[in-house]
Amino acid sequence: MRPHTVVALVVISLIGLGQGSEWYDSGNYYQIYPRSFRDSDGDGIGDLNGVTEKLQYLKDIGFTATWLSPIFKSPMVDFGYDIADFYTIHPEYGTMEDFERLIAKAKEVGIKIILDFVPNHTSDQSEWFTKSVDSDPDYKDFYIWHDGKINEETGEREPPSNWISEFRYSAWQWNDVREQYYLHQFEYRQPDLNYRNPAVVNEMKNVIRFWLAKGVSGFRIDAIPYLFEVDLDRYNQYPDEPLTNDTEACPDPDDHCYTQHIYTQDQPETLDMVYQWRTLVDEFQEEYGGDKRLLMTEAYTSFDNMIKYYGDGVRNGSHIPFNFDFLSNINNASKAGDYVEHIEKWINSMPEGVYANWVLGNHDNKRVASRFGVQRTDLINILLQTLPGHAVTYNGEELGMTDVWISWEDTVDPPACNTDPDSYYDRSRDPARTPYQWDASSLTGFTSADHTWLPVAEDYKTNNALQQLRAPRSHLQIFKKLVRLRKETSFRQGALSIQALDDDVIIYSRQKEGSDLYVVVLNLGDSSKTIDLTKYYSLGSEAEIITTSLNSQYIDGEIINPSSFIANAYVGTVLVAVN
Ligand SMILES: *[C@@H]1O[C@H](CO)[C@@H](O)[C@H](O)[C@H]1NC(C)=O
Ligand SMILES: *[C@@H]1O[C@H](CO)[C@@H](O)[C@H](O)[C@H]1NC(C)=O
Ligand SMILES: *[C@@H]1O[C@H](CO)[C@@H](O)[C@H](O)[C@H]1NC(C)=O
Ligand SMILES: CC(=O)N[C@H]1CO[C@H](CO)[C@@H](O)[C@@H]1O
Ligand SMILES: [Ca+2]
Ligand SMILES: [Ca+2]
Repeated sequence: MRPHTVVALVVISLIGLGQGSEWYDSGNYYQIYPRSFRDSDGDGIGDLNGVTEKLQYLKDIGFTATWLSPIFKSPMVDFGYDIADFYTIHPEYGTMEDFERLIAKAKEVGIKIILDFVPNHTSDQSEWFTKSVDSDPDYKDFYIWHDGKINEETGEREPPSNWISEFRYSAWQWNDVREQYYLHQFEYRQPDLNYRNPAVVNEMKNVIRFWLAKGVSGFRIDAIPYLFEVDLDRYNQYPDEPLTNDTEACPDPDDHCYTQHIYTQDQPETLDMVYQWRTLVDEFQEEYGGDKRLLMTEAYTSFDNMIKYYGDGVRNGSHIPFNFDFLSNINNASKAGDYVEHIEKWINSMPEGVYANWVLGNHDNKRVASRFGVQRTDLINILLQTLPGHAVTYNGEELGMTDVWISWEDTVDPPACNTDPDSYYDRSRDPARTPYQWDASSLTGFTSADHTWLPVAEDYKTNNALQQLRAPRSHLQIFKKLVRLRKETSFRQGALSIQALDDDVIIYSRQKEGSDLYVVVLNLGDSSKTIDLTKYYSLGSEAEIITTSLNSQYIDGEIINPSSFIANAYVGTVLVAVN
C-alpha cells in the first residue's frame, strides 16, 4: 500500500437529525425527463401515460418520489422550460385526464409526484406575452421592457445594457410591435417575467395552488437565481455588468461567462420569494390537510446563498436546495480529500433541523457514468445513497447509462445550436437526454415507433433495465440493495464518521447507537489497496459484504476479515460488522 496522506479523522455527528417522521425524511428522489422516459402512443416522444405505466417499476426500486421535468404546454424551444401555458398539459405528453390518472396511479402505488415549476420566464408563445406585446393594461408590465439607449456616436438604438443570456448573445431582444426591448436571461423565446409586478407574483402563486389542488406533493423550482434583476428605480438605466476579464477561460464576448452577473442574479428579493412560496405550500397543507408538501430548488449560486435557501432562521425556505456545490466541484479528477471536504462543508453549514442532499446528475450535465467512467458507476451510486440526507437520481444513472454521441445534424438543444459544428458538443445537453433503456427490443422498448426524438444508445441490447433486473449482479441490483439499506436505522439516523486515507480511498461509517455499524469503502483510484479497517472502526474479526461494485473481487453476503480488506480499483463496498 502507498504511504497515506493522513487526513485527520473527522467525525460528523448527526445526532438530532433524521428523527423526523415526514414522508420526505431521508427521501430518495428520481428525476424523470418525460420526453425520454417512455412513449405510450408510438410517436417517438415520451409522455405521461408512459410515466404512469412505469410508476410501479420506480416503486419496486424503492423511490420515495419522482420529479418530472416540465410537462406543460410549450413550443419546446427549450424542451418544456419555455412554458406557453402553466395551466395546461403539453399535448405531445397527454391531457389533463392523463395527468389525473397519473396522480391516481401514483397514490395507489405509493409514490409522490413532484412537478417542475419554471417561474423565471414563459415562452414567447404565452398569451401573457402576446398581451404584453400589445400593451394590454393587465399584462403590459408582466415582462421586463425597455426602450434601450441611443448610441451617442452612431445615433443608433442599442440594448439597455450589456447583459448576456445564459444561452449566449445579448439578453435583450427587440420587439417590432411594441418597439421596445424585452429581457430574456435564457433563450430569446423565453422572456423573463417581471417579479417587481405584484400581479406576476400573484399569478405564479395561483399556478402553484392550481397544481397542489390537482394532488401534487410539491415542486422542484427551476433557475431561481435569475428571478429578479436589479431594481431599475434605483438607477436611471439598467447598469452594465462588469467584465470578468478572464481572457483564457472566457474569451468570447457573446458567452454568459464574459460578464459578472451582479445585477441579474442572486438579488436579495429572490430569497424572499422562495420563503413566500414555502409559506404558501405550508398554508395549503394546513388548509387542505394531507401530507406536507415539499419544495426542492435549483440554484447554481455561491455556497453561502445555497445554504440560505434552507431558510434565514426565521422563515423557512426550500426543503431541498440542490447541492450544486457537490455537482460543480466533484469531478473525475477529484481526490478522496476533495470529496470529504465538500461533504463536510455542506453538513457543517446547514441550519439545524434540515437534511443534506446529494446530487451528481441531471438533464443539464453529461451522464455520471461518462463523467466518472463506467467502472465508477456503482461507487458513485453507493456514495450518494449512503450519505445522510436526501439522494437525488437522474433517470438512467441507476443503470449506468452513458452519454450518447449526437451529431451536429441531430442536435436540438438550444445552447448547442447557438454555437457551431466545431464547438457544440461540450455545450450540448442532448447526450444525457436520450431515451431510457428499457429492454433489448427495437428502440430499447422506449417506443413502438420507428424513430425517436433523440437517438437511442448503441449499447441498449446489453445495457437495459430488463437485462439488469434479470441478472444476478448488475448496476440496478446494487442500486436496489442500496435503496433498501437506506431504510435501516443507522442510515436514517446514524452519525457519519468520514475520512480520506490517501488521494484515492474514502472510508466512512454510519451508525446509530445500539444499531448496526456499517462501513463504506470507496477506492476512486486505479489500483487495489489492502486496508486494515479495524484501525479505524470497531469491527471485530468478521464483517459481511452488504453490496459492492460489479468489478469487486467480493460478492454480496461474503464474510471477510476487515483487518485485511482489499479495495479493488474503482470499487465501492458497504460492509456491516458481524458480532
Ligand atoms: C475588468 O476590466 C475593466 C476595465 O479594465 C475594469 O473596469 C473591471 O473592473 C474589471 N473587472 C474585474 C472583475 O476585475
Ligand atoms: C420552520 O420549520 C420548522 C420545522 O422544520 C418548524 O418547527 C418551524 O415552525 C417553521 N417555521 C416557520 C416560520 O414556519
Ligand atoms: C477519469 O480519470 C481516469 C483516471 O483516473 C481516466 O483514466 C479516465 O479516462 C477519466 N475518464 C473521463 C471520462 O474523463
Ligand atoms: C437543471 C435544470 O433544470 N436546468 C434548467 C434551468 O433552467 C433553464 C431555463 O429554464 C433550463 O434550460 C435548464 O434545463
Ligand atoms: Ca408519445
Ligand atoms: Ca428574471
